[in-house]
Amino acid sequence: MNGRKNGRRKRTPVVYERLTHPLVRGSDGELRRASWAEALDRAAVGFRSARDEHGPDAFAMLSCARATNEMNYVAQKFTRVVMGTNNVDSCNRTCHAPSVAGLTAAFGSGGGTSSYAEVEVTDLIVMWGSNARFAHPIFFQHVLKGIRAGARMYAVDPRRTSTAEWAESWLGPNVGTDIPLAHAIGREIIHAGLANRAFIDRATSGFEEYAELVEPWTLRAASKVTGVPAPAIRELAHAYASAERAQLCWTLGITEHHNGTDNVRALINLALLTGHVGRWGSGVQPLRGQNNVQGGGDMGAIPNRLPGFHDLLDPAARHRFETAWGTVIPPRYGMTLTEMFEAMEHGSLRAVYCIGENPAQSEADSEQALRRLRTLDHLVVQDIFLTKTAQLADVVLPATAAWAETDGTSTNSERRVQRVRAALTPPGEAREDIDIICALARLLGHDWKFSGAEAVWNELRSLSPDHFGMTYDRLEEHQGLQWPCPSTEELPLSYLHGRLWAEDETARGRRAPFGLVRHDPPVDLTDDVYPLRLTTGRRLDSYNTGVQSGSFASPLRRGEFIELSPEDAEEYGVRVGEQVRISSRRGSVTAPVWVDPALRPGLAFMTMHFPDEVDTNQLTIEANCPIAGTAEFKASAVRIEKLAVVG
Ligand SMILES: Nc1nc2c(c(=O)[nH]1)N[C@H]1C(S)=C(S)[C@@H](COP(=O)(O)OP(=O)(O)OC[C@H]3O[C@@H](n4cnc5c(=O)[nH]c(N)nc54)[C@H](O)[C@@H]3O)O[C@H]1N2
Ligand SMILES: Nc1nc2c(c(=O)[nH]1)N[C@H]1C(S)=C(S)[C@@H](COP(=O)(O)OP(=O)(O)OC[C@H]3O[C@@H](n4cnc5c(=O)[nH]c(N)nc54)[C@H](O)[C@@H]3O)O[C@H]1N2
Ligand SMILES: [Mo]
Repeated sequence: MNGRKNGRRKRTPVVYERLTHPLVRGSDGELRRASWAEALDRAAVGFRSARDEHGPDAFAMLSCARATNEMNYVAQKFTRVVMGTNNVDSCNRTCHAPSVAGLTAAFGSGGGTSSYAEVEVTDLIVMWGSNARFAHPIFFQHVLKGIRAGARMYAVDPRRTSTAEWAESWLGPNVGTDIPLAHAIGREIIHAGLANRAFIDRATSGFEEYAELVEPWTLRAASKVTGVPAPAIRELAHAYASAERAQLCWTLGITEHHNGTDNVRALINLALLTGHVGRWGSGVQPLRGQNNVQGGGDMGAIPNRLPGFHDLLDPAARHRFETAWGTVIPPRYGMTLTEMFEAMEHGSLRAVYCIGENPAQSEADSEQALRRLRTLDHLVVQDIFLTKTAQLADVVLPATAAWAETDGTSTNSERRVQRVRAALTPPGEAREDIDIICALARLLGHDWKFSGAEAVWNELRSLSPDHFGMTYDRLEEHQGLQWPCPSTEELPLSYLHGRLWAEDETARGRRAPFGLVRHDPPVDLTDDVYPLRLTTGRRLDSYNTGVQSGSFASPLRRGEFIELSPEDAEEYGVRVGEQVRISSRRGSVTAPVWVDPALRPGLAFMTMHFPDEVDTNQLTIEANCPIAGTAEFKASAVRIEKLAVVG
C-alpha cells in the first residue's frame, strides 16, 4: 500500500485467474493439483459417506444462476435422484425469492408478467427500488425508447440514482418504508375515485380488507414515515391510476429486506387496484438478477419446485417426475440457501456441492457465513475461478464458462428462453458443468449420459408443458420464445394473466388476492452508537462479488468507497479519498470516502463488488424474510470514524 499525505491509498484490485485443472486438499491442508479421476473420486466418496452416515438431507446443492437451463436441470436432478433430497437452491434466495413468493401468492405463478417491449409502448413506467440504468442496462434501453415515445417515468429510491436522473419525478423514501408509501398511494387512489372497481370486483379478492388496512396511511402520515413530500405521493398515485397503460418494475430495493415478500405484495396491490396487469402494456415486472436466475428456478433448481415450476407437494406432479426418473422424490420441501447455512450451524448439513456461487462473500454477515462453511465435512466447488468459497473447498472442479464456452439455453427476466453457444475454447482441462455432474452421478451408481445440451432440453420439454413448444429449432427461428409455450405450432402470448380480464368466470380462474401487509421497519435500528443507515448495492462497472469483473482494468472501476452525503461528510470532517472505519453491530471494515449529492443526510451506500479489499458483508445483517429467506442487505446501522492520516 502506498500511503499518501492526505490519507489516500493506491489500491491494487484482486484479479482472479481462470481455473485450468482440478484441485484437491492434500494431507498438509493445502489445495494441490490433481487429475480429473482423483478429484471426481474424492468428490464422490465425500458425498456418498455424508449420505450413508447422516442421510440424504445431510447433502445440499448450490446451483449456478449464470449457467444454462440444461445445467440447472441436471444439477437439480442429481440432487433429487442421485442424492435423494430436495436441498437445492441458488442465489435466487439472496435477491428475488420474495418476488417469486409474492407473485405466486397473488397470481399463482412466479414470473414477471410483461415483456421488455411493453415498456416501449406503455404510458407510465415506475422503477421502484431499482437502479436499472446501472444493473439492467439492456432493459433500460427499452425504457429509454419508451420515454422517447412519450412514456412518463417515476423513480422510487432513497438515493437519487442514475436511473432517477431520467425520471420525470423522483420519490426518495427512507430505507425500509416502501409499505407506508405504497399503502398511501393505494389509499389516495381509492379516495380519489380512481380505483378500477370493475376489475377489482371481477378479478380480485380482499379489497374491503385492503381498503380498511390502508385507511390510516393518509398522505400526511406516510409523508412523516417515508420522508417523501405529500404532493409527490399524491402525484404518483394519480399518474399511475389514470395512465391508460402502466408498468410497475421493482428489484432489490424492495426484496432485500426482512419483509421483502410483504414489500412485493404491497406493490402488486397497486396493480390490482388499478387493473394494470394482464394487458399488453400494463404489468408488474421484477427485473431478475443473474442472467439465468429465472431459468434456474424454472428448471427446478429450488427446494420447493420441480422443473416447469410444479409444486413439489403436488402428488400428481411428483408422480410424473418419479415415473420419468425412476426414483422416489421426498414429499417435502428441501432447504433454502438460508436454511442450509442454519443447518451448518446445527451440524445437520455435512456436504455441499457448490456450482458457480460464491457464498463466502455474498452472504449477509460474512464472518458468520465463513464460520458456518468451515463446519462442513465435505465441500466441493465447481467454478471457473478460484473464489473465496473455492479456497475453503476439499475439491475444486474447473468448469467451462456457460456464457461463451457452452451450448444450451438461458431464460431472461421476460421469460424468454434463448440459445447460447460455445464460441471460445475453454482453458486447460476445464470441462462442461453437465459433463462433470454426470461423471459424478456415474461414480455414485447412476448410468447418466446426455448426448449434449439438446438431449437434456428435450427431456425437460417432455416434463414441462410450459416449455414443450420450444424446440431448439424454434428457439433459433424466433430468436427465443417466452414461456408459457405449450404448442410447437403457435407462438406464445408475451404477457401473463390475460385471463383475469375474461368475460367468463370459469375462464377467469382464481382471483388475485390483495396482500394484507403491514409496515415493519428494518431490524437493525439506527441509534446514537450506529447513527447512519447503510444500504448496499451495485455499480455499472462491476459484477456481484467481483470474481468475474475483477480482471478487467478500467478507469471506471474505482474500487470500494463508502458514499456519504455532502452534509455527513462535512459533519464527520472527511473528504473524498480519506479512509474511515465503518462499524456495524457485526463487524468493522475500512474504506475511503466518496461524497455523493445523490444521498440524503443519514444515508450511506457501499457495494458488494470488492470483498477482497473491503468486505461489505461483514457489516450486513442476516435478518431474513420468513417467507422467502432473503436477507436484509439493504438496511444496516453503522457508524464511521475517521482514521489517522497515513504517510
Ligand atoms: N452492473 C451490474 N449489473 C448487475 C449486477 C451487478 O453486480 N452489476 N448484479 C445483477 C444482480 S444479481 C441483481 S439481483 C440485480 C440487482 O439490481 P438492482 O436491484 O437495481 O441493484 P441494487 O443496486 O442492489 O439495488 C437497487 C436500488 O435499491 C435501492 N434501495 C435500497 N434500499 C431501498 C428501500 O428501502 N426502498 C427502495 N425503494 N429502494 C431501496 C438502492 O438505493 C439501489 O439504488 O442487478 C444485476 N445486474
Ligand atoms: N451486501 C450485499 N450482498 C449481496 C447483495 C447486495 O445487494 N448487497 N446481493 C445479493 C445478490 S442479489 C446476489 S445474486 C448474490 C450473488 O452472489 P453469488 O452468486 O454468490 O456471487 P457471484 O459473484 O455472482 O458468483 C458467481 C460465481 O459463478 C461463477 N460462474 C460464472 N459462470 C459459471 C459457469 O458457467 N459455471 C460455473 N460452474 N461457475 C460459473 C463465477 O466465477 C462466480 O464465482 O449476492 C448477494 N449479496
Ligand atoms: Mo441477484
